[in-house]
Amino acid sequence: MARGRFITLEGPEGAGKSTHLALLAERLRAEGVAVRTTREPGGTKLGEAVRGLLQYDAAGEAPVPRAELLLFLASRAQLVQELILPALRRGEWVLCDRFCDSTFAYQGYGRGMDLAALHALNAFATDRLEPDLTLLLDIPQAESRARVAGRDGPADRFERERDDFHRRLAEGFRAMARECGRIRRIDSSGTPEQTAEAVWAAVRPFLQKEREDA
Ligand code: T5A
Repeated sequence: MARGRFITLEGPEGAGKSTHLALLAERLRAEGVAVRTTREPGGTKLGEAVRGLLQYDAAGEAPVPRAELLLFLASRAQLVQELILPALRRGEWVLCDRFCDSTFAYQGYGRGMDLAALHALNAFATDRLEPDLTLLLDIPQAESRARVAGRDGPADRFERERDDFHRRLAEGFRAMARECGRIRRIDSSGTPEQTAEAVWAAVRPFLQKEREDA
């Protein structure tokens, strides 16, 4: 059986990753593709526990930047080994809400950590697994802030970061999209329907090619 495909959705907060991950999964299933969805940090029992430590200081204190990085990578290592690789080997497609590019954007461009070191640590955590396709959902910073402010519940630790942190990480995502062929940048500032069509326009040729190659 052919290995499944691994697609990640990335972008700043409120860009619509969760919304479009669910819509894309529905559309792929309608095409007869077996799809597994998951998210980062999280997706496993260990990962979900780590999510609380990272977003809401569940340990009673905020992680220092290096601890923050290693917690994201611990969650990722668990997710890759426990869920993503077994699903891909079964021939399923895996859609993941954030993955390695969030580390490069938030901890690299946002916090200023060395990108080469992040790439090496990430490769260790994932055993060099990379997405086949990454959809970068992009919205202006003001729109991201407005969508986050409009949500119920308390802001998490990243949402409370200053504007210049969010500006750096958004620019980082765009730089990665320019440099890396697997990343497709998609304007997510229109209606959800417009974004869903743009997402499908990026994935449909990918699906067709996979079928031709099969
Ligand atoms: N992080 C994560 C790191 O720092 N390093 C890492 O390595 C990793 C993996 C995780 C946080 O951790 C950080 C990044 C994050 O700050 P999270 O909850 O996964 O947190 O991330 P958020 O981006 O905060 O997730 P959200 O669920 O809040 O954002 P989404 O998924 O992008 O947006 P969504 O779909 O939930 O909501 C979008 C809203 O906008 C409206 C919708 O109605 C909805 O209310 N909307 C549109 N939605 C989609 N498309 C359009 N065109 C829309 N127009 C309006």
